[in-house]
Amino acid sequence: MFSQLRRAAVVVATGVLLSGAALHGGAQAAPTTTDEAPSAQLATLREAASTSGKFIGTAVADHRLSDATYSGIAAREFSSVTAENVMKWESIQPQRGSFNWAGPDRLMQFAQANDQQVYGHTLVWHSQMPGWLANGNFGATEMNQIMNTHISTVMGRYQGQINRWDVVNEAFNEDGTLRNSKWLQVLGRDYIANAFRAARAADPDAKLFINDYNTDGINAKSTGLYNLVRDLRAQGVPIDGVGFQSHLILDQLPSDYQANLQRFADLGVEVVVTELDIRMQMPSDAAKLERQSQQFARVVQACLNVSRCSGVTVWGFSDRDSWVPGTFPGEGAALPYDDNYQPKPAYNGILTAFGGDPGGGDPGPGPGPGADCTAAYQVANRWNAGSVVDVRVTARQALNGWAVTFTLPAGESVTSHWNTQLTQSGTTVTARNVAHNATIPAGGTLNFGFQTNSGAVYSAPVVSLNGTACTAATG
Ligand code: G2I
Repeated sequence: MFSQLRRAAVVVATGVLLSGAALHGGAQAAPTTTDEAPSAQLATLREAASTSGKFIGTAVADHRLSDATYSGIAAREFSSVTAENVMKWESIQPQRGSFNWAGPDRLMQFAQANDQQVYGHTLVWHSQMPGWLANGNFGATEMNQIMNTHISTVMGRYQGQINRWDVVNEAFNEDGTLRNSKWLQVLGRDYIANAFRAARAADPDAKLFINDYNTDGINAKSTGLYNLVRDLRAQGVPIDGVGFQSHLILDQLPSDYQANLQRFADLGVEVVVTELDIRMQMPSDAAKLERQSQQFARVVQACLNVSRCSGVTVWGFSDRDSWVPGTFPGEGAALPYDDNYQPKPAYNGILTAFGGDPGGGDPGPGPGPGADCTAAYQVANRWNAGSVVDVRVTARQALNGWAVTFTLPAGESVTSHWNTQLTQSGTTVTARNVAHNATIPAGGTLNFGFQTNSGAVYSAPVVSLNGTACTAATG
């Protein structure tokens, strides 16, 4: 179920409503989908990525999931999720033999409700160890048993539901030698092969990954990793993939990024960009954000160009939630959405690289004779207590700033919105442009979306552009 990609479900301006997958883990509406969307719409990252058979993922911060704006974007834009913290050892087995499933279960439910793949992160890592493990004085036999029990318990609980697991994380030093972690000290270098064997036994359906940072170009560290993966494969150790974290710095994307992915792929393993962000010195400015957009696009393009690359995960989507400013004072703006959950140029860079349309996908038929605009008002998702609506207006004239108005049924309120500044007064909604979509060429399409607190069925309203009613698109 997690591997199926969401299918678009659409209500067009005629008012016929067809519901899609529920957005929230708690929502109970049975998802149904249309057989045919009226046309290919590549207006979200996940829709665009799916056309190449790749996933687009995000790290999810458990404590943000209750925020409707956050969870709305995570659901709408991404086809894979990674737990940013709640599947780490410290969080999941804080005391020996005592497991904390609340956060991981929440993520699994969220993924299931939104038809998303899950990337498990992470099992054997030197960092974020609980005190009992970091400070315990264990011999090799006991340490091996602790490792195997953790792997079999955690992977066993979600057997068949997690597509990929980071079995071993950050095992290397910068010079390509193995990191002198507690695992290496107590168990020797065989801990890596043994971890993979235990993982295969725990969940034969999951693809098993080794994951690291600063291995994004061809260098001493990535070559150490390459040699290890080559040797493990030659020895028949069950390792299926390599994760490239890709915590990048603006203007320092390695020129051999794609070549590096390809050399690993040529070993026969899957490759994934697992933790992508591109940080910059603050403050950001338009020029930096534009270069960042191009560099996000180059990473996506590298994955598209390497057939064994199965997807790209960003390490969170909003600058508001990024780990970067806390770790690198003075740096930030590393992700595709800004602090207010508005898409940045990097969002369009990713979308465009995947073949999506920042203008909102298929604009549909242009305005007919005499009409100034055509509007498609589409309920892309609907459940018992909410709807996600996508609005697209194709304008005859070029626009430099716009206001789109329509009404909602009495009692229905907008709870979040994107690609627009939106206000609601009673039943009337006014959606205005944001900076990045103020200018629309003649015949071009503007696109924005919003989420509401109601799943009520209603006919698509009349949509007006700058005070003039538009013709309803027929889909
Ligand atoms: O450091 C960036 C990433 C490098 N690769 C492995 C990833 O797992 C790692 O992610 C970061 C998270 O983004 C942070 O959110 O890993 C950090 C360390 O686990 C995470 O930070 C920690 C804070 O340092 C703790 O103070 C906090 O208690 O998050 C914890 C849970 O919120």
